[in-house]
Amino acid sequence: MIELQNKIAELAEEAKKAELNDKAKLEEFRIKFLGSKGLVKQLFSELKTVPNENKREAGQHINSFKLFIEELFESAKDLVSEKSEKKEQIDFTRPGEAVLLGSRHPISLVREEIIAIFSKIGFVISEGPEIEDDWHNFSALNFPPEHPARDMQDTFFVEKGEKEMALRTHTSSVQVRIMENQKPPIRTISPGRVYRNEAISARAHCFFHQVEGLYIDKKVSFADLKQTLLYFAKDLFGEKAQIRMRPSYFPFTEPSAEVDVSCTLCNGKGCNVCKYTGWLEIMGCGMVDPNVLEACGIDSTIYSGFAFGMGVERIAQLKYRVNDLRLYSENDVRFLQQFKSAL
Ligand code: 2U9
Repeated sequence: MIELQNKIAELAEEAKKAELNDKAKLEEFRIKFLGSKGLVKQLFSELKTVPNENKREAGQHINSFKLFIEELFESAKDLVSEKSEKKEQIDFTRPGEAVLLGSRHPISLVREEIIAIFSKIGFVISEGPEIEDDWHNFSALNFPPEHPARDMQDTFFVEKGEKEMALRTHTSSVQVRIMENQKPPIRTISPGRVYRNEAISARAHCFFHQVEGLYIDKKVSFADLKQTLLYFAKDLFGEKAQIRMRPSYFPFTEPSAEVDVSCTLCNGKGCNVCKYTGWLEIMGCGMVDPNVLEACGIDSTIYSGFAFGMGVERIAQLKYRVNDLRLYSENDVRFLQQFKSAL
């Protein structure tokens, strides 16, 4: 009886140590312990040799050993099949799912491109408030008191406490602040959103984006302005690009000009995009009016400067052939996803 108990204890130890981590080892274990010629069967057959008075107790020992082995086997079997099921769930050969890349807004793309071109020649970015006072948006920029831009029809006015403020109509107001606070030389560009009180249509919107530039130093000339803008046009539209200037008028510059670039589609030969003129209008510019320099605390007998301003939507329209300004702010993904980011 003791002998049988010792044997069962030894076999139980052996069973506990058995590695049952795959199907083959599990089957080996089953045959060895639970098979028709297995150890459990052998133990039962040894019962015959046990004296009658001990048979009952010995039988109970063997039975509980059998249950122990069966439990060991079943739980190891569950583990192995769970493991193989998990393995089957992961198919390492399956092609990955493409991550949808967002796209950048055409206005952001063009604004960044313009900024990069002027940054290369030493212009630094300046930003300022979108809600401006009369001084920074109009008076310092030499707008006469009766100028139509000061009218409700052209400008959005808002109340700020007691004060009447305007949504800036250009980013020149940012440059006024720079001139008031910094000594020349000043070389800055101001990108930003501006507002005009216009009915929304394909060709006009109540807000749009500008990049304006300002260069103030001793002896800055119109020739400097022209070469700077030619450099810009060639960088943006390609080496073949040419510019021309047509006389114009702005309150804040004198003399003033509109700038055209040779048509990027027909290289100046004439096509329906340039309306057979060979030229596309891209911006306005001029020499900063001495009244503006003085209003901002800069001595106009020592310093001179040039300024220019362009609409980002207009440049994007020429670059990407967008014929309706409303597309820029309608969030239609069919429009937006055409501008894939290089990032
Ligand atoms: C200061 C003094 C002068 C900025 C300038 C223009 C000419 C111009 C328009 C282009 C299309 C506005 O977006 S648009 O509608 N801008 O034609 N802007 S010169 O002149 C300045 C700026 C700041 C202190």
